[in-house]
Amino acid sequence: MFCEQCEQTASGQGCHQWGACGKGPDVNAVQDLLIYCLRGIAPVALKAKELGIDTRDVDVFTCESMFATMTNVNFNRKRFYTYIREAIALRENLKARVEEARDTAIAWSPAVQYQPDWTESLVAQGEEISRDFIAESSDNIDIFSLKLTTLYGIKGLASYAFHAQELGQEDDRVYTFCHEALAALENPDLGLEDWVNLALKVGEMNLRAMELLDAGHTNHYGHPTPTVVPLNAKAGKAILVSGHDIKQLEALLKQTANTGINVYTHGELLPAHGYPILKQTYPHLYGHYGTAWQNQTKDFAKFPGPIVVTTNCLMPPHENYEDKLFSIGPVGYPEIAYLEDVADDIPDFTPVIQKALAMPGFAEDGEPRQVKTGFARNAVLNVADRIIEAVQQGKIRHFFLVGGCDGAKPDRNYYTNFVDQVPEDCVVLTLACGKFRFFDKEMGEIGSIPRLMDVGQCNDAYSAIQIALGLAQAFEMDVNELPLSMILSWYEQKAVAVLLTLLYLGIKDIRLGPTLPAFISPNVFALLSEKYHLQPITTPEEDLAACLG
Ligand code: SF4
Ligand code: SF3
Repeated sequence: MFCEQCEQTASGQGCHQWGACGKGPDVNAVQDLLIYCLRGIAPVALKAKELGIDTRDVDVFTCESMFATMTNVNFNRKRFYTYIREAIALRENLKARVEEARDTAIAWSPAVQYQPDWTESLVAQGEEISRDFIAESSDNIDIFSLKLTTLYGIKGLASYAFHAQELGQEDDRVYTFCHEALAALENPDLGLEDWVNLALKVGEMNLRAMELLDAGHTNHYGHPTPTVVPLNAKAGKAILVSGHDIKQLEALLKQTANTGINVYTHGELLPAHGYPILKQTYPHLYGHYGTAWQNQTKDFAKFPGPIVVTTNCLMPPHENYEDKLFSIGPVGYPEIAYLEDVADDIPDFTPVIQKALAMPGFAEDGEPRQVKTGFARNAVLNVADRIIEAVQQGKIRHFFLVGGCDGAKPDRNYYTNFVDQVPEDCVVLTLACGKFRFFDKEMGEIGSIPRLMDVGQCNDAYSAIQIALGLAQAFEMDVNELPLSMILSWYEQKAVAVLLTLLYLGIKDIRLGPTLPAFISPNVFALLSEKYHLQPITTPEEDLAACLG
């Protein structure tokens, strides 16, 4: 097998025997085969769009199935067989409609004509496809690097587009671009510059996908407001919801209304508490439990109720808690229960509710502990005048955006130590699951402005960008001239998409860690550091001193 799409890739060089995430070579092979099938759908979808044929089912399918191939999302080989069957059926159906509309034969590429041999091992066929993909690019490591950057970036973008469409927000430009990028993987004539441009276009389109998702969330649930979230347990039956999917969280809240069950968020669902309409409508959305994804084996084992995993990051579950885990949407693991959608992309959560009622729940209230979330773009920009005044009076010297993914490696302590050492006259904005290293730290206020503000989930990078652009406008300066430094941590492909968005916007001096992506070749990194001053993190002391200059 070959996979190097995430930060924990083996020895920083690629997983070859078994995934460090727990993904086996068989699952990896069928994921590669599915991506090849999507590369075969792409030219047909583009042609269909040109002809005005409706391609929405293919567009959404492409996003969902790319999402399923991301790190820690789906480990169920059989689920990928289903996706592959569906991919071929959708492609053939659309191809027939395109050919009928065109009335002339079209010379389709091999990927468009590909048919798996269902009598033979799909794993072996996926392995062959994967070897061919690597061989095609073996003579130019930099182009291979950019191809992988583009592929991993569109996986992240596809996951945001998938969530956005669940909330009724779609833009055909995003779908068209996903197909264009997949089709480009078939094109041997693209040079280095073409691939650099394509990778940056991923950033542009990801910005649009995050904007759509932001609109989906704020239209449905209102703009987040600073909200106190209990971290302690409340006596009673309990359900834990993990992942990023706020629409599915809402569906569960609706189905558990008046059951007496308290619903807790886990991981990237913490910012859901900041959405006023969600909080007001569902008072049993009680609190937050646990920290980042890599601690789930301990957190999930201890939780006294069922757990619903809505998106990544799912770790292979221990047998001591797998019977209380449920997955939905693109997420899956062979040994855990999967809830199919029944209507409007929503599952029937009855088995989860029955499990919660059968399990003990929390016997008593825990020692009160709390955290604040909900500092999204509206909440921060509403007090922009106070922020500007504090900066002008020298009360706030610098802003740090310390955000991104968390992970298990010990060198991620850098981020904890960095925030610990941020001087008293500086403010930390944070987002995504990397914040769990310091999210409950008491950092106080400067005037009435909190020194630690949680902007939201990783997709709320859109909100952080709007805050930066809003402040730049208020200060009448370029965003790169703001007293703001970005200290980012990455783990999986959504972070790749977000990084490409920041580069597309021309944001400079980003510090990235804990290690650089294995799929970025030295030449590609040199190019990015020359143009954008992208740099690896060093030590908190050195980086702080450099940022505060
Ligand atoms: Fe390895 Fe990451 Fe790929 Fe898993 S997703 S196989 S850990 S590179
Ligand atoms: Fe975290 Fe997976 Fe990336 Fe959404 S939940 S940021 S790692």
